[in-house]
Amino acid sequence: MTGTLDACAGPGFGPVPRKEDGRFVRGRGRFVDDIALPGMLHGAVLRSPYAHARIRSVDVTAAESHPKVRAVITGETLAARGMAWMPTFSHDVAAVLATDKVRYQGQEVAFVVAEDRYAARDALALIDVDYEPLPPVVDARLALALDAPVIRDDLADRTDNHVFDWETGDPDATAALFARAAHVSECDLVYPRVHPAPLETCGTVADFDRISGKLTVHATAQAPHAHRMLYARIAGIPEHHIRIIAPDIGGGFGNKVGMYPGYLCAVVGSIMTGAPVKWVEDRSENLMSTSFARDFHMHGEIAADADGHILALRVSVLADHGAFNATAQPSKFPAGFFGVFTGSYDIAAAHCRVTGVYTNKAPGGVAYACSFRVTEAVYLVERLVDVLAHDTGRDPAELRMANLLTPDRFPFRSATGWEYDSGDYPRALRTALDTAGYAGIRAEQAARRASFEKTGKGPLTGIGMSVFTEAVGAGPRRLMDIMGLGMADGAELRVHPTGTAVLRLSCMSQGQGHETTFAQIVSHELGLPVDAVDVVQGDTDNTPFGLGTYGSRSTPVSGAAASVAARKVREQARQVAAVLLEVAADDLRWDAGPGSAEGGSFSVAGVPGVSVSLREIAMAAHGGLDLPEGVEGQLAATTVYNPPNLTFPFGAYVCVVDVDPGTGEVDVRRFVAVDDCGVRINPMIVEGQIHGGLADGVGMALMELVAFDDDGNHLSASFMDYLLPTAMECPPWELAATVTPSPHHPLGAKGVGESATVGSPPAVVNAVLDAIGVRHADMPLTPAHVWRALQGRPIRPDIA
Ligand code: MCN
Ligand code: CUN
Repeated sequence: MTGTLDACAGPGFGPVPRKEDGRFVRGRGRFVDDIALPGMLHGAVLRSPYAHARIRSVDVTAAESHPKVRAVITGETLAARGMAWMPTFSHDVAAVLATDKVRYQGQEVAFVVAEDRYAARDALALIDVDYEPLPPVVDARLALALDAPVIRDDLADRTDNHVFDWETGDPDATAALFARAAHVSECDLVYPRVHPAPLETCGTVADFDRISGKLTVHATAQAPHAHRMLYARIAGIPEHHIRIIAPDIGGGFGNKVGMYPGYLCAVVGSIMTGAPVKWVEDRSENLMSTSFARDFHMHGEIAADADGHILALRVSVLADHGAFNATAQPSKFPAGFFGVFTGSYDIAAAHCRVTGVYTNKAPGGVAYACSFRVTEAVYLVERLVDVLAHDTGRDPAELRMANLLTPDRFPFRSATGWEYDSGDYPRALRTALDTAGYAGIRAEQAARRASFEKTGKGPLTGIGMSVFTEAVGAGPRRLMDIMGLGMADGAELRVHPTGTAVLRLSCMSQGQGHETTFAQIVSHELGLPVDAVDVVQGDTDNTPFGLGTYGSRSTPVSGAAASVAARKVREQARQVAAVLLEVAADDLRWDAGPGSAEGGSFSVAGVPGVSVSLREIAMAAHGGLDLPEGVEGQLAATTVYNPPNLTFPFGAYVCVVDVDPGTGEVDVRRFVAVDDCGVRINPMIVEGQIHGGLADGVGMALMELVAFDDDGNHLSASFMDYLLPTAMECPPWELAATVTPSPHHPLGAKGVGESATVGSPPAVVNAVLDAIGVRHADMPLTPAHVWRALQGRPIRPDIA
C-alpha cells in the first residue's frame, strides 16, 4: 500500500509551528535545574577514580563535620535500608553506591547533601576512600579470557564475565545456503561506544514529605510511570505515594530512560534530612557514568549466488555491556532488536549469535537513537552489502536494487521472524539516486580519481548509500515488556463545554514537539484548531499510565492512543448530536471541516443544511439536555493502546564526500535522505527529526567515540574530547519523502525519531571508504584514521 504526501492532508496535519517554542526561544522553558523549592538542599556524587578496585574503607567523618553538610550517604548507609543495589532493566542488579568494589571509572561511591552546591562539592574532597586497585577488563574481546579478572563477583557462583548468549534465525538453513553460495564475503566491524550527550545533563529534585509519607520527584525522565514503579520497588515507598514530574527536558536521546544512583541518593537524602534535595550532574559526570550506546563487535558473513543475489547472512556479535547489564530492552530480546539485521533485503535464511560480556565501563541503558539496537543491525547489513559489492566488483546501487524487497512482498515475514508492516524500498532508493544524480557523481568521481593518480592531488570523491528498515513502536504486549510492564500507552482526552480540549499522555517529549503534534492528532480527529488542544505529559498524578518515550514509540503507540481516544469522543459527540437533531445516530455524517473553533460537525444524511458543530455539541453535552439511557453526557474518553505490531519506517540515503588524501579530512558535501515514516503528522517536525539524526550519523561516522586507555581511564569526559558534530561538519540536507502508510496504525503513521541516526552512519562510512577505495575501516573515520587507511594501515579506533 503506497500513497503520496497527499495522504497526510486533512485538518490538523501539516507544518504547524511548534507550540512549545514560544517559551523555549524566550528562555522560559522550565527544566529540572530551574526548580527551586523552599529549604532545598544540594547533592553531589563522589565517583571512583579507578576502573576496578576493591573498597577497603570509606571514612566520611571529615565530610560530616563540614559546617554546611547535612548528610553523607555511603554504600553502607544504603545497605542498611536495603538500597545499595537496584534492579536494572535487564534482570541484573547495579550498585547504587559501591559497597564491595568499584567497577568502572566514575562509578558512584558516596553522596553528600549540603546547603549549597559548592559546599556539597567541596565536601567530596573530605571523604577518604581506601581503594585496593584491581586489574581492569577494558577490551571486550579479552573479557572471556580464562585469566580475565571477574568483575561481577557480587553475583553468586560467578567465575567469568559472561552476561548472556542469545541467538536468532535458522543456523541449518543458513549453513545450507552458505554451502551452495558462489560467493561469500566476510568482515569484522566495530560499532564503537558512543554517548547520547543531550545538552541538558541528568538531574532531579527529590522531595519527601515526612508527614504524608509522599515522595515527589522532579526528574529528567523519559518514562515517568516506569520510573515511579522503580522508585516504589527500590525505595519501598508505596507506588501511589510517589509522584514523578518530568518538566521540560533538554534532550534525552535515551539518556533519560534509565534510573541513576544520583536520583535515588537524592531521594534518600530527602528522607534523611526532611528537606528537598537537588542533584544535577555536570558534563563530565554525564559523559562518564550515564548510559552509553553501541559497543558492538560484529563478525558478518554474506553469501550470494553468481548473479549477485544475496542468499544468506550469518553474524556473531560480542556485545560490551559494561559493568552492569542495564540496557533497556524487552525481556524477550537480550540483544534488543538486533534480530532485524537482514535489513531491507530479500534474504532467505539468516542466523546470528550475540554474546554479552561485562567490562569495567559504565553500563548501558537506552541510548542515542538506538531503536533497541536496530542501529547496529542496519550498520552491519549496509556495510556488508558494500563489502560484497567491493569483493564482486558490482555497483553498490545496482546490487541493492537487485536484492531489495519489493512492495508486493508486504506484509513481509523476515528470516528472523519479524513482520514488516509495509514498505516500498525500490522507490525510496530510486528517488534518492535520482535526487543525487547518481550517474553524474560517479562520472565526477572517476575524473577526480584519474586526476589524483596523475598528480597525487585530491580531493577524492566518494558516494555511499544505505537503505534501512527501522522497527519502532514497541510493542505488542505478548512479546514486549520492560521489567514486566507491557509496552502499552494510555491517553485521556477531555473536551470542555466551550469546545477546547486537554489531552493527557503517558509519553514524554524531550524536544520532539509532542505538544504540537499530539494536539494536531486531536485536531485531525475532531476538527478543532490545534491551539484549542493542550497536551499534558510527564506528571504521573495527571497522566494515564504508559511506558514513555524512547524507541520512537510515541507516534506508533501514544499517537495511536490519542487518535483512538479522540474517535471515542467523536462517537460520544455523535450520540449527543443525535439527541440534539432528533435523528438516529446512524443517520449522522461527520465532517471534520477546516479546523475552525467550531470543530467538525455532524449533519443529517440527505437533509442539507441541518448540522451541529462539535462546539455546540460540547456545550449541550454538559448542559441540561435530557439524555437517553446509555449516553453519559460530557465528552471525555480514556484509552490504552496495545500495538498489534511494530511499525517499520524506512528510507534510502545517499552521501557524497570529498576526502583530502593528504590529510585524511572528510568533507560531507551532499546528503540526500529519502524517508518514509508513513503518514506525516507534522512534516516540518519530521524534517527536523531527520536533520538531527543525520547530524548524529555524521558525528558517529566521523568523530564521536567514548575511548578508554588500558587502565580503564575514560578519555572522552568533556566536549573537547568527545566530539559532537556542528553545522560546520554538516551539509545542507537534501530531503525527500515517500509515504507508505502503516496498515495497522489508526493514522497510518510510523515513528521517525531515530530513523536518520539509524540510517545515516553506514551511508557516510560507505562514502568515505568508496572515496579512498578501502574495503573496510571502523568508525569514527577521523582524519588520522582515514589517512592511515589510505596508507593501507587502518587502526582500531575504539582502543586507545
Ligand atoms: N512525527 C510526525 N509524523 C510521523 C512520525 C513522527 O509528525 N509519522 C512527529 C511526532 O509527532 C513527534 C516527532 O515527530 O513530534 C517524533 O516522533 P516519534 O518518531 O514518534 O518519536 P518519539 O516522539 O517517540 O521520540 C523518540 C525519539 C528517540 S527514541 C530519540 S533517541 C530521540 C528522537 O526521538 N531523542 C530526541 N528525537 C529527538 N529529538 C530531540 N529534539 N531531542 C531528543 O532527545
Ligand atoms: Cu534508543 S535512544 Mo531513544 O530510544 O530514547
